[in-house]
Amino acid sequence: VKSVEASIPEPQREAWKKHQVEGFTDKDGFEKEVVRHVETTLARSLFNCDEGAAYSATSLAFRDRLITEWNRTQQRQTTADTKRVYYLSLEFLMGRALDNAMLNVGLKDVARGGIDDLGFRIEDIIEQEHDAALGNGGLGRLAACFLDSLASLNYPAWGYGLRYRYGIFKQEIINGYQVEVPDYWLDFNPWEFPRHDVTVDIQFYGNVRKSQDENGKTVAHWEGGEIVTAVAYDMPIPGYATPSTNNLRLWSSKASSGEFDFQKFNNGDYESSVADQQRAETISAVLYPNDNLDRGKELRLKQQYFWVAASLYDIVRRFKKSKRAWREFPDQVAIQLNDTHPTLAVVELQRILVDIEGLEWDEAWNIVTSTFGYTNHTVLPEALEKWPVGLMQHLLPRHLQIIYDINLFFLQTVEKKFPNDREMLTSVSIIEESQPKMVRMAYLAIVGSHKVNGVAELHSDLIQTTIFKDFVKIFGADKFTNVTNGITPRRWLHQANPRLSELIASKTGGHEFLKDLTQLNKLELSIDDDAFRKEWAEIKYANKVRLTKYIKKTLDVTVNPAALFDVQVKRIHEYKRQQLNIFGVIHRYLALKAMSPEERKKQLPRVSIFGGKAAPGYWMAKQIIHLINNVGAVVNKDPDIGDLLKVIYLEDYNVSKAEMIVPASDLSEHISTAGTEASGTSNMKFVLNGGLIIGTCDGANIEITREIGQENIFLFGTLSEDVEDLRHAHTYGSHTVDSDLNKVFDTIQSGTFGEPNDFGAMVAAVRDHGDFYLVSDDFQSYIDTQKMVDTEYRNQDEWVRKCIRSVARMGFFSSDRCINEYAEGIWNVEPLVVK
Ligand code: 6GP
Repeated sequence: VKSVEASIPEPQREAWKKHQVEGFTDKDGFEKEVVRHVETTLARSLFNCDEGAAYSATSLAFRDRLITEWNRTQQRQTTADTKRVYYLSLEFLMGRALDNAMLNVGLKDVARGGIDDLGFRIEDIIEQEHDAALGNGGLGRLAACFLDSLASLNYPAWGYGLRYRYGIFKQEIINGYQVEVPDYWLDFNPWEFPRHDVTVDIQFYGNVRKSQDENGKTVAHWEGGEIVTAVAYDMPIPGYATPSTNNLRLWSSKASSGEFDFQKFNNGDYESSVADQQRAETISAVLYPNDNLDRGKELRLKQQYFWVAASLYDIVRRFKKSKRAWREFPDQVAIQLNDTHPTLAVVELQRILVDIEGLEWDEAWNIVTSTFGYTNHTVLPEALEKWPVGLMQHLLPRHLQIIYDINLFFLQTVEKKFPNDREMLTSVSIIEESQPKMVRMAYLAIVGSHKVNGVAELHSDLIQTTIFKDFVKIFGADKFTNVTNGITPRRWLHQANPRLSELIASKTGGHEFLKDLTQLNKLELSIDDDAFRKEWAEIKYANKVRLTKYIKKTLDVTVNPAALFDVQVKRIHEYKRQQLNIFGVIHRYLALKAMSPEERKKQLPRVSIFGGKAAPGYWMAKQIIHLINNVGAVVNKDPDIGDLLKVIYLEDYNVSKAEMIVPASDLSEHISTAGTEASGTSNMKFVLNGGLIIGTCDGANIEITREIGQENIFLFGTLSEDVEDLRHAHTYGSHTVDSDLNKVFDTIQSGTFGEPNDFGAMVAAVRDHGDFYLVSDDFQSYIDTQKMVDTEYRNQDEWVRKCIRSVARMGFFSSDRCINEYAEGIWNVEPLVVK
């Protein structure tokens, strides 16, 4: 890091203090800043300021404010010398920043007035912003919620990630098929600060030479290979109603400015020196678009090491400035591994301590394991990362040696505890003795951390009794824990549903609930207040009208806002079972078609809304999208059906669309095969916005049920403890599909929804290939439960009461609670309270 240590001498500091920048606090000050940015930063004027420019200037005005607080926060933390948390995540699904910044610093009304004075509408300005979509789904959005909570609770914390030039692709639906379009989001991003002075050179490839030092100790030297430079870009993260402003540091790759390039250049090899540059920039070029799937690509491993090495260099440099002894490192630093993607950090820190700083292995290893915590986000085997030993050897030769040593010492302790248990040794070895040999990253993360946690109770139980059970025997149960996920109520209630937030504030004594979500429980006291319930229902209706307009505008389909809005928006995955939902929709369509017109008149109108991206290489998920769209094309223009059923596929589901969709749902679907969804977090968002859930006994649905009461949720389907037996029976017994589901399949195969071959594999997966996700087992109870939903929705008064009661009992699911649990149980960090 070539950062300059420029500290102003005492006598000159007065001049600085006199001119200290204080952010605007009123409308006039805000307008002045906006106009200044339009006229100078953007070089425009009132004659050519469009909404885009107004958005940019508004954002810059807020960014200036944030960075002032950011500087003070960093100063405060450095002076206090308290322990910091570093959250390492390959994904941060941030969404938009402006609205969030305005609300968190409490100046949205000021900005609204100012923007109005200057000739624009705040809603239009907010809509100008491109989502920062540096993530796939749940894992990345959780990281973003955590950043909001860390700042809001005044924890000294930094996020570290990659500054992808292309975030998750944009999804277009063309003729019913998903088409991927690159998401270049950096044209103009007012929220980042390039730190061209904060750079780290990262090494790849090369070889390891060993030598003896003067005491006869063997020292490893990693030499040769190639160097890529990491450049820091910082994004300020404002806390809600606090001056604390934390940092998200994202690394961007560029060619090293070392002599190598220059030499090539001077030798006239211009092309190849430019090619080198492009190759270096490729590292941070694109986010891998897989959710819950590991593809084992070399570039992905390069991304991981690049990001982890730069972050650790940064963390270690900061620690060294404090001049403390190495053994105090874990008193200053807690590093959380967001899934196994950053696991090389364990190896890198050991390498820094042993090879560069000269510590003894054991002393270094103590420091390493006291520093790291590891969060697991899935039990799906296809998502558990493994890297071929050969690839690791080639790309990171020294790291592979260290991994082998870590494994050797670990297996020695296992051998001591379980003598002669060869099976145990093979089962827990970090190296899988397969063809080719593989490094098991989850095992490395467990061995390298002092705590391992799952993300909901069921999930944490499952990891301890299935995929990691031998590690529980080895390390003891204390090392394993649960921290149930949460969501930030600032974005997912206050920002997404401002009217509901105001109504809640009026009944709970102000906006305190946004800082302490358990205060929502006061809402139950107002449940018999007719005017309150009426307004509650009106807000839901208004949110549905807004979505109705959006559907009309984007899809030219007219839906009835009084219909029941049934929503399933999330990544498309067989385990999440959008196929169960669409089969259920087809079943409903067939039932409606079979009715007499009189009978039909008695039915409840429903809109089935889907949204979500499929990984580009996930063929079955793409078939599911195709079927949903084809069903919509038939149903939506069937004159027999009219309003009674509409099927909508919302294109390009992302964070900002979620902010519009979630508040408009009556019922949302969280229907994964039991034991597959680690937690789910959108389930929490939907309930918090006054919608009910239809769901399986999976992930956080179970805890949501416990909190809100089972009378307020529609649960159905197989329990996780029965899944294995059913799967076994499908394969080895006789597996039959009931007649209702068969009718659905027959309809698909008759060509009603287009070329039947397009959906052959989807049907066969259930009917002929073992039905791994238990669609056939759960179909009937799903249909029956949907019938109950219809019945209960007709009693609107009781429905609204259920919604209110549910919201009142959602306090537990704040990411603030969740972060406090991590802080106390895993990181051992305290907030730095601001006076
Ligand atoms: C997801 C889980 O699938 C989801 O259930 C959970 O709510 C979320 O993580 C946050 O904990 N996992 C992933 O997105 C993933 O890719 C490797 O895990």
